[in-house]
Amino acid sequence: MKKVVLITGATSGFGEATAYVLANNGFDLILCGRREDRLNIVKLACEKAGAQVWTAVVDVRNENEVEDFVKRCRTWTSEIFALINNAGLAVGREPVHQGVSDDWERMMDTNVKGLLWMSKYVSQWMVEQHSGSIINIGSVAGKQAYGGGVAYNGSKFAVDGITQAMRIDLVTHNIRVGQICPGAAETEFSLVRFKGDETIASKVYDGFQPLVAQDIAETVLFMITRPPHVNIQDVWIMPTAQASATVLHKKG
Ligand code: 8X3
Repeated sequence: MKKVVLITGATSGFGEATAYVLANNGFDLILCGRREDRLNIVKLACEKAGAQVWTAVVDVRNENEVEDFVKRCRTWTSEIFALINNAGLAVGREPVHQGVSDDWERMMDTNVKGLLWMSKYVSQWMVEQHSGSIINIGSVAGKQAYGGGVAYNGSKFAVDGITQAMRIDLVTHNIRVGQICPGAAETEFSLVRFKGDETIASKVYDGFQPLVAQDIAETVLFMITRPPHVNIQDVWIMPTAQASATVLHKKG
């Protein structure tokens, strides 16, 4: 039986790329996301690569949906090898005194609470089987703050803390917990952050080579394929031109 990996936010960006990389490396997949049409496209491509794929439309912000979803997963497969908590977003760049409450709620509900709900129900399953790996997609924004990042920074610093606490909770259950903290990566990320403004979003990556989703997907593959006694706890991965959250060497 192939190992099964569950990926949240699998309809685009890091999640989609991770699905393809894992399908091509002999894993079966459970993919969830909010856009059914996109899920079906990713599912078909992964099946072509030889993976068995189960999909579900799930909004990780809703605890009941997450609980029901994990129950359904357990009817599809008896064992879960890894959970990739990838679903997340950044919206807006306003300073704290001009913050848009709805943007803040979307970020906190998805990046923090969604990750907690999914981790709660999947880790119960992993505790029963006494094995598993959980990888949280954090961010350089969870290591270093910047102006206009107040809620996004807060949500990703939370992911850093949650990752550390979960690792302590689960260490006696033979469950590996780690995180990947990417810097600037060209995906739908900036388009969402700037609410569909393609002109501003595309300028973010002018003058340097950003990370691409494949870089993160390959890191996930590396982490989950280490021998069972090895847990990579924290990976900080940046474009070569990016020295920190705020120091980017742009040409021109
Ligand atoms: C994304 C990285 O630098 O845009 O998580 O906050 S950054």
